[in-house]
Amino acid sequence: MSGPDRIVAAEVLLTSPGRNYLTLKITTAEGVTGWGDATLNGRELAVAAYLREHLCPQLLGRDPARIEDTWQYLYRGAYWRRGPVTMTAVGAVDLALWDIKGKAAGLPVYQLLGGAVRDRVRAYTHATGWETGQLCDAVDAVRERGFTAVRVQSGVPGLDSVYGVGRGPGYEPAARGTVPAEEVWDTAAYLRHVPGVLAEVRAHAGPELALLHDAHHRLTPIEAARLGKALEPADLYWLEDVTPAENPDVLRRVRAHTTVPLAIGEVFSTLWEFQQLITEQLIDHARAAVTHAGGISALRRLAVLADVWQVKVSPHGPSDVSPIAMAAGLHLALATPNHGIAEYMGYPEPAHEVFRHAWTCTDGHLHPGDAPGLGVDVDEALAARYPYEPALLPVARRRDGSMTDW
Ligand code: GCO
Ligand code: MG
Repeated sequence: MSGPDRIVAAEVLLTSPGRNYLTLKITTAEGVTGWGDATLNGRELAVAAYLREHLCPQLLGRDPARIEDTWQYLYRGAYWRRGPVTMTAVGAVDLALWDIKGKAAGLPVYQLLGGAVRDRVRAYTHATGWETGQLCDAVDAVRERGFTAVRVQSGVPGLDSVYGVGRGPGYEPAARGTVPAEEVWDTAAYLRHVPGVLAEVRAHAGPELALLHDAHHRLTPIEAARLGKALEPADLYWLEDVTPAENPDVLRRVRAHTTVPLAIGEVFSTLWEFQQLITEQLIDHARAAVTHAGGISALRRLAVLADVWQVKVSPHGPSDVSPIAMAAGLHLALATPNHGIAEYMGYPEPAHEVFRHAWTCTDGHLHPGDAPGLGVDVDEALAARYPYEPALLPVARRRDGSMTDW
């Protein structure tokens, strides 16, 4: 009997087919290729260096089938563990190894995770409009595409710009360059405006459409409580990232005042950051991204913990994680009983061409497809035609010039 397969190459690939993506490619002696997403928006080069200089050399010669042992080796072995750069790099390795395991077995990853518990994965997409009328039009357009859930964000009177909201079509917040743009933020103006917007959208859309809203970490606990209460008549599916949640205790105050479902955690990178939020039921949806929080192996553990406390896992799925991470999230979603809803922002067309994916988005639902592994093939020649260019999201200051969360 021949011995186990071995990893013979691990390389990183930076490409920008519409936006920047960092990809890890692992090759085995038996010629199997595994792909992992390592994109950390605006900090791509830090993860590239972490992988190239530190993790890739340690992968050579390892048995690719030993996914959990490799995860433990990279997480526990580093001594300097946790943090988004480290966990994104570990996540990329984990995704590539699940991809290899699936390809070696001739099975889609969701089958290796126990098989489908649902036929398809419900998704929400984004609708934005500076004015409420534009926003309602955007909501209609999303419904016409078959979506039954939509995240709505609007402009704020008196502000020139709001992160995540364009004044016209084709909004992309990341601007090319190495120094971020600066925006002005005013929480009081936002709090005065947004409940009326959500009420109008609800009246326009009728009772059935699931509405979501992202407060993007900007509020204090009492502001968050006030917003949650004010949004109750709009019957939200969730209110996202009301506070930075670095201090989980403060969510108790929000919970004491409102029953609006809370979704938190897209910037978290480990189970430990979610622990109290879950065990005290301070949130309803854990938003960890499959890439940024250590991969499929880590999110499986998160889902089990969350299930005990009747919390759902609804991973972050913006267009700034690549179609490989989207695939990984979908395999997990299809096989995870307490998955909530998937985020699908969509991708620039060239990204679909570089990352040829088996997953599909039809009538507002996603399916990972039945190709072996994660079901994404990277066209390296095409990727090389889209060179990486640094791009950054804006930062925000209050009216007095002090920095705030954006
Ligand atoms: C979301 C997010 C994103 C993030 C972005 C940061 O809920 O989809 O908040 O829009 O801001 O992923 O890189
Ligand atoms: Mg968000």
